Amino acid sequence: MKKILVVLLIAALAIPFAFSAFAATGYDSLEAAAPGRNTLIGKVLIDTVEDSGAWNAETENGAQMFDNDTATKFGTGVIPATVTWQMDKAYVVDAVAFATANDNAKYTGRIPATWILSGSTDGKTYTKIHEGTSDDFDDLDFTYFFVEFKNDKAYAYYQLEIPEAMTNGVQLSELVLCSGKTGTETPKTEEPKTEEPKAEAPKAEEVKTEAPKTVAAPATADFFAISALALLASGAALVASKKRK
Ligand SMILES: [Ca+2]
Repeated sequence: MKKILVVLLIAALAIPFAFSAFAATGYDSLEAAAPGRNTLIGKVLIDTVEDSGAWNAETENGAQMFDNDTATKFGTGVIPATVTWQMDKAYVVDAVAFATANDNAKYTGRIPATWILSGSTDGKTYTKIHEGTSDDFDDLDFTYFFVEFKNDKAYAYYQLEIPEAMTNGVQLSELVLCSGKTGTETPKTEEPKTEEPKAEAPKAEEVKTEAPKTVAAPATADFFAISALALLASGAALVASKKRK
């Protein structure tokens, strides 16, 4: 009986943890989802937005993701889905905030299983910037989800691809591109820095040649004078000793 209780207790603790590991963190507002970020709301040229099909081409088309309103949504059963658009100029996009719509909690699984954001400089050839999965979302209504990634290339054209959905359709109320942090310039395309090798002239170290200290040898004249004095002294000593005898 005790063993069963222990197993049940462990399961009760482990199950919520296992599920929470896969659920993305959701936010009530864009400000809460992407604090301190430059959001590119209003920079999308709405007339350029094209989608590969929608549940309602008039009211649920791709452009509904760019009106800063979670009450309007892009919804489609055409999977894979693609939405392309042009910005007012080129930006380095290094994060996105998605928002779910009015009834994601009711119709669970209306989220991308995979999604790809690509950029283009000419609107024809697209380069993949980031690929995400369903782990970036949760089945909640009107909720923002923030995803950041590394990118240093500026593009004026963007494309969102949804190759697979979790069910037979996808709905997103908002897709907000972010570029850098607020209070800073939009990050510019990084150009490889070519550092010119600084030809530093080798410092010629002054070699201090210290003249060897030469112990002054006694001058020859001094030598003779000393010798002579010694001889005189020894001579005088000899004379004195003879006198004493
Ligand atoms: Ca919207």
